[in-house]
Amino acid sequence: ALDSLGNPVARTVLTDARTGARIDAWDAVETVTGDGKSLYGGTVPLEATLSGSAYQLKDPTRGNTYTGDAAGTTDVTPFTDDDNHWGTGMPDDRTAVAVDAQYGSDMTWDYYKNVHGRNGIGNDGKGSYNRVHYGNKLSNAFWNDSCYCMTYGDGDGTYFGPMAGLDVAAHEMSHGVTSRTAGLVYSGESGGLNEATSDILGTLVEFYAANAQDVGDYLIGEKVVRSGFGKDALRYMDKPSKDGKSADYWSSSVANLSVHYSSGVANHFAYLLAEGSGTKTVNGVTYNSPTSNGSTVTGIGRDKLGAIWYRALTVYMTSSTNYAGARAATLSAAKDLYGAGSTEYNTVAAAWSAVNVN
Ligand code: ASN
Ligand code: ZN
Ligand code: CA
Repeated sequence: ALDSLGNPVARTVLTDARTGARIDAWDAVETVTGDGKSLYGGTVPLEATLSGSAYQLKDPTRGNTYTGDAAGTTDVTPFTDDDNHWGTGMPDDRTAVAVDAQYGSDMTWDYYKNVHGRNGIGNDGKGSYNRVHYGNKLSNAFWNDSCYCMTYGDGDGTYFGPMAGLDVAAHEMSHGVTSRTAGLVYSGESGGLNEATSDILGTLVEFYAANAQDVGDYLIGEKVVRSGFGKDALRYMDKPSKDGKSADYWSSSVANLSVHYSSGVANHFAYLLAEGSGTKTVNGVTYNSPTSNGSTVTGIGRDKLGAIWYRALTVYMTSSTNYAGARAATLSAAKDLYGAGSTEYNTVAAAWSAVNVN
């Protein structure tokens, strides 16, 4: 049986044998726990759906999120497997990257649900789906609101490998969350804030997952870049200009940058708010975060960064929020959560001032 969202349910009805009256009724979802060998995250747990004698890579515990192979089609169906142990962890196996994509969806779902009480991207319990091996050597991944789905290319093999890294997955799906909440327009300063929201929340998903093979860091895309790319990540949150293009600090010209570079101002704010200025090593990566005004910022930690940014995104930001508006939105969120004049509130103000958003 299926519920109104298309999720499988098995309804149990307890009936009084004498009168026939219904005493109670409940739905049991049949979950089948398996595991998979991914490209980037080692062996990970997966929930599958048993259909006849085959397992489908479709997770009834997370809104029926599923992953399919986009070879020759855009209308994918879930990968299947006969023993619920998915993939080989090797690049020549089409299922391996499907494991990464499904795992990325799972961790993103769990982060939003368990940390922010958000029930899926649309907060309606409905899962999305993933299309892997899309196109020919495509070095990109993207969320699409219309299909409510994720698409992953395999990368060109020189600059990029398969694009289903955990932070990339969480970045892309966070575009779906932004679309369903603040709706930040994808150009100018609001576009930079849209991109930064995906980098910030994507990074917090990576830390949340606590995967030993892909530990949390303030680098974006470190797993999907190849040596030909010449850098060890797509973007750097502690000092965004390390990518050669992104802005460390706000100026009136930031609005003219591509959204993937104007995001630097908010990524830098987020790093400073969580970890503080100066040098610091987290999970084996050493950062060195500068400030525009020479100030020293003491971080308040990732959990509070996530709480403040998520509340700002979902309560205060709108489609046209710019950097000044983001400062106001995060201050309002910090005031709600911790009080005006709290250390958290004051650190939000100090971190924005340190990236020249005053
Ligand atoms: N991977 C890119 C991003 O999420 C796709 C795009 O250009 N929108 O920003
Ligand atoms: Zn993006
Ligand atoms: Ca990362």
